[in-house]
Amino acid sequence: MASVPQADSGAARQDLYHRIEKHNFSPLWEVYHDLIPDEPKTPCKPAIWKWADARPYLMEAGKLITAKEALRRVLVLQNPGMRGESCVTQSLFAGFQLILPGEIAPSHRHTQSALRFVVEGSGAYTAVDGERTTMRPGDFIITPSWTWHDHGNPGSEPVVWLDGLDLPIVRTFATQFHEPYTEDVQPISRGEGASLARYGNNLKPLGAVAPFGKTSPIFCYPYDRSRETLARLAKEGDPDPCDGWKMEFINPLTGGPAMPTISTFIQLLPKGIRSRPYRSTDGTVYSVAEGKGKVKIGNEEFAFEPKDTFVVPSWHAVSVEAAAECVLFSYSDRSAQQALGLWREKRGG
Ligand code: 1HN
Repeated sequence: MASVPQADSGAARQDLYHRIEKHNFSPLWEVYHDLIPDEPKTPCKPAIWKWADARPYLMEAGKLITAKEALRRVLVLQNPGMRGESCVTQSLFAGFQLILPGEIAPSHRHTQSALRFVVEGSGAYTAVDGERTTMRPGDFIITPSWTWHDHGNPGSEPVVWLDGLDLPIVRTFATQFHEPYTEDVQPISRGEGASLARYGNNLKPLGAVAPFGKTSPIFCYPYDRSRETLARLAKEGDPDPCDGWKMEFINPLTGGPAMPTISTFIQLLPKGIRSRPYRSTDGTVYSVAEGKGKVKIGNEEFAFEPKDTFVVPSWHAVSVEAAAECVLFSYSDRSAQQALGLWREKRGG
């Protein structure tokens, strides 16, 4: 016998919804397609943050608050589709951090992983679990989850870097822990470059035990090495039509991504290329290390210059028109998606 809804089911349904709400129930069928869309749906919007806008605001903030008082003097890149949520994509944080000559940002540790991509200035350092690394433009530096870290600037110029963190991922799992160190500056137990020497030359110590768990034991990938690799590759054969020459930063102990929750990349696009549209499920933040041009993200187009930052939301097609040879650093949650079997890509539109 077929069941037939009552003629007045509209009012009866509303009445049911109203009564069950008090008991913390709700009808799935009213929201089913919002919860299970046919394709990725995100509040994240395509956006660009121009360095020419960011720099004066950062320097103004530098006059109003010290790095020590702020703990971290960071201007958050708020995605315009998620204002106030401190998110650049729904899974990632981005911000510009400024440290002035003579300043320190006190030592602490947290379960959120961080990456730094140096945008401007040289001579500051980041320390991670007893080793310092000097920061230079284009360097990619990792602060693994739950490692002590502090920053300082013994040099003579302001230093700014892009901070990328997995804050929303760690918040989703409610696995946030934070602890300040007992001193502002942690003690140093290894010479600068020790981790790169130990793990960054296609050699590894016998019986190596990953010092940072699932994160790469190399915590600074210097720009001169990445840049040299890209330049060499560009002499060998044609660029990929979507990516140019694109390389992923890896954990040398596993061959996998350098960080367990964030994938990191660097790519070279030759002058004049119009890259073929590409889309993937990992919303991606780009920092322009070199070059200029135009980027089309979904239906929007943005002109970019060195030190600008732009974001490509999940499943939005991206293509670049390079007016000069471009080097782009990028990060996304691809490694987390791949670990969970969720990641998809589509080349050509
Ligand atoms: C943080 O601890 C750092 O340690 C940078 O340098 C950016 C953004 C949000 C929350 C904590 C750092 C941060 C952060």
